[in-house]
Amino acid sequence: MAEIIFPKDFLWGAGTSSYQIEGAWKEAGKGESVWDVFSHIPGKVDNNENGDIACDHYHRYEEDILLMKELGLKVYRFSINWPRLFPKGFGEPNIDGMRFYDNLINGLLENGITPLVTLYHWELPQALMLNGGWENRETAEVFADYAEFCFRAYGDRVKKWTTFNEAWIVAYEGYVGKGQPPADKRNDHFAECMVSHHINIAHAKAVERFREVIGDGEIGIAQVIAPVYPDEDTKSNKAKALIADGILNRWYMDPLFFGKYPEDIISFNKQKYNFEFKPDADDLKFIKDNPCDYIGINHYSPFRAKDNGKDKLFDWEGCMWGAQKPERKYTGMNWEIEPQGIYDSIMRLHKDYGKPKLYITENGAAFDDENIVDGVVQDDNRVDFYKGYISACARAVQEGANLKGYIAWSLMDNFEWCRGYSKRFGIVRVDFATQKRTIKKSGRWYAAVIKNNGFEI
Ligand code: GCO
Repeated sequence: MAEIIFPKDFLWGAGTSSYQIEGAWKEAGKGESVWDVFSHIPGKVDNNENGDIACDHYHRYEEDILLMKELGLKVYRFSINWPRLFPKGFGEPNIDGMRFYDNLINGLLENGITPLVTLYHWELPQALMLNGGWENRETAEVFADYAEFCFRAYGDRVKKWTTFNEAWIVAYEGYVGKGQPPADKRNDHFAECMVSHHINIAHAKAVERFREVIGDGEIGIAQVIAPVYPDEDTKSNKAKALIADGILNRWYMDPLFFGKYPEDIISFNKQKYNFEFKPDADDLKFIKDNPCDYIGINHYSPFRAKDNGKDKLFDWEGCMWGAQKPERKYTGMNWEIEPQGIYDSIMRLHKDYGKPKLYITENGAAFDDENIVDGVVQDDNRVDFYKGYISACARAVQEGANLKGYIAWSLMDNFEWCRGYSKRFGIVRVDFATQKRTIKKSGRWYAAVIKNNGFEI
């Protein structure tokens, strides 16, 4: 038996995002987000499901706060639905929407739970998408105004903020893949670059406003961070892995820390897609000169790059490029279970980017959850997943990484984007027919981890 113990001030939490849990998509003055529109297009989501009701958290947030309290969460990560506050993205705020987040924040604080607020978990107001979305540079300025509004409205009580969730998903899935709105174009790698750049500008502008408006507190960004291992150790697999790593990780970290985009990816795009991405030097300086306080790591699985001789670098469906192997284990998303991946992600940021402050802002697993005894999901597979990954985090902390907290994904089963309700990530089960919540075995286990600040394996 070994004991895994974390530093005293380690922040334990669980996360959600607004579209995935709130529901009330048309209520109380809320405007449409791109996901409201996208999920209603037939064929975009498995079984044509949508987030119209989701976990009905908009009406049940008080009950949900009590659940969080029962679990002993120190921090709760959630996102603000931008068009709930500003139906068209800017202009007059919607008072009912403001009140909802006021009540949620107050309820959390009354129960001793620290709110960690994400400003953008993919709920772009549809009105802004019709105006070019993130391809239009103006969106960055509108975002900064929305961010400032939130700092002024809630910053007296909310001290922990995240600007964006997973810029890579917004840029890549929206403009090359098909899993994010607008998903009306294919293989537009130039748009992918533009969108990521405008998000970086928006992020830096929000950080700048944060420093002006809020004296204390911290602000960061949550990104997908994952190592890309060559599937087998061949020269050509290694070469693909390096490019994939550049597109996935370095493209998002280098501008924030070094004020530049990786040269190898710029030339890769030039060679392969025939465009040269040359952002303004002032933009890059601005991004670098407004550093945030921490990087949030959203990590689930490593990637395996395999040279399949084809042009297409990514086969995101199935979340990997290498073939599944019998000796590897996978979650219900077919994502590989490999705790070394989270360790490598943490240490990589630590070493390559000057020991930044880090949080794990998302980590967790979907499983079928079929073994239910007396109403309680016996999800030993999820417990094992968490044991492995949290132990790997502990190892990184021991080796000096500045990792300050861990946020499990997710507090409860919810709308898993294009997979609808078929994939359950919660440590709390939601029966979507009745909206009944029941803490899973993994939730009980996690509550004990929080209480003891560690566990035995
Ligand atoms: C993401 C999002 C979450 C997902 C989770 C599981 O990483 O895609 O931040 O909203 O639900 O990651 O896929």
